[in-house]
This record gives sequence, structure tokens and C-alpha cells, in this order.
Amino acid sequence: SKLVFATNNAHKLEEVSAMLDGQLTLLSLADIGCTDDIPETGVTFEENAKQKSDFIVSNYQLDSFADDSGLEIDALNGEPGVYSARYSGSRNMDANIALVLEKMAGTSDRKARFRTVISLAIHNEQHFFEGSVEGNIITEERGVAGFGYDPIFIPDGYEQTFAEMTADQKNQISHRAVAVKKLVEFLKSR
Ligand code: ITT
Repeated sequence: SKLVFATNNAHKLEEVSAMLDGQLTLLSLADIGCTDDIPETGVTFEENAKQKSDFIVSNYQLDSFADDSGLEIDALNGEPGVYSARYSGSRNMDANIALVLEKMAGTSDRKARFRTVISLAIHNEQHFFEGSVEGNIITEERGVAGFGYDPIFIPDGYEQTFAEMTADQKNQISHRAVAVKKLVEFLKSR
């Protein structure tokens, strides 16, 4: 059976499609003709992810999952967190990264993590799958691959930022990979 991936983020769709490697047939929002601005008003990843998957169930009567994710920086009390996509007030990632680096200037505690919560709405049931990856924020951007905050995040145990890794490398170890593996295991077990 087919599952809608309720995201407008082409990078998420590409990463998750690569991770699934054909194990599941995904429908994109484009595939189902959804051009709505899906509401995302929660204050937690769980709430936002659930809003996105619920929206597809309510409006399209299709099973669906959604990914809500972001970067939590210890020295910024967990910011940008659920505000990661628009931390500077817009979706401009140059501005978002610049704001993070400015707020972190002179800060020696660089510890941070990426988190993903996947909400699965299937057969009128609700399930959540989480993934996170610990790491550090560097002081200037490195690398051009990936998306979002990848150029300033080095996962623990590595020397490259996510943006210096190949897509395959990032997709082996990322927060999203951890959550997607749990989603796949769950779907296989049913
Ligand atoms: P959808 O809600 O349509 O899925 P979005 O980009 O708005 O797309 P979120 O609300 O979950 O998604 O915001 C997540 C933001 O966190 C995203 O825009 C990036 O800035 C950042 N982010 C999430 N995963 C990331 C990753 O793997 N690498 C770098 N940054 C990431």
C-alpha cells in the first residue's frame, strides 16, 4: 500500500526516498495534487509532525507520515528547535545560519543535536518514531552538500560536517535515518 510523505521539503523527500530504497511506495504532496499550506503551529516536533500527517488523512483520506525536525543547541537553550526552518524570520538559510553563528560567537560549549520526529497516521492509528544525532556546531560553514544547517554541524565521531559528506554517508547516520529505520521496522512487522 502507498503512503503519502507530507513534506514540502524536497531535500527530506530525496533523503527518505534514498533510505527506503524501494521498500515502500511513497506518494509526494505533488503526486496527490496537494498544494495547500499545511498548518504547523505546535511547539514540539511531535505536535507539528502530527499536524502534518493528520492534515493528509483529514483532507485526502490517505495514510500518511510526516517528518518534523530541527537543530537543538545546548548553549542556546535548545534553539532553534521547532523554529529551525525560520529562525531568522524567513526560510533564508544563509540568514538562519548567520544568526546561529552570531548567537554562538565566543561560546565554547558547541554541543548540539539534530532531531527528527516522524508521525505516522495509518488505519486510524497514530505512531511516532524518533531519531537524533549528537554533534558540535563549528564556527564557519564547511561543505555544500545536504541542506539546512548541515554546513555547521559535525556529528560526534566524525571530522566532516554533514555538508562535507556524501548523501550516502549522511543517510547512514543522520537523525532522519534513525527515525526512518524505526518506521520501516514497524511497517514490516505488521
Ligand atoms: P516540511 O515541514 O514541509 O516537511 P520544513 O523544511 O518546513 O519542511 P520543518 O518544519 O521540519 O521542515 O523544519 C526543519 C528545518 O530544520 C529545516 O528546514 C532545516 O532548516 C532544519 N533541518 C532538518 N533536518 C535537517 C538536516 O538533516 N540537515 C540540516 N538541517 C535540517
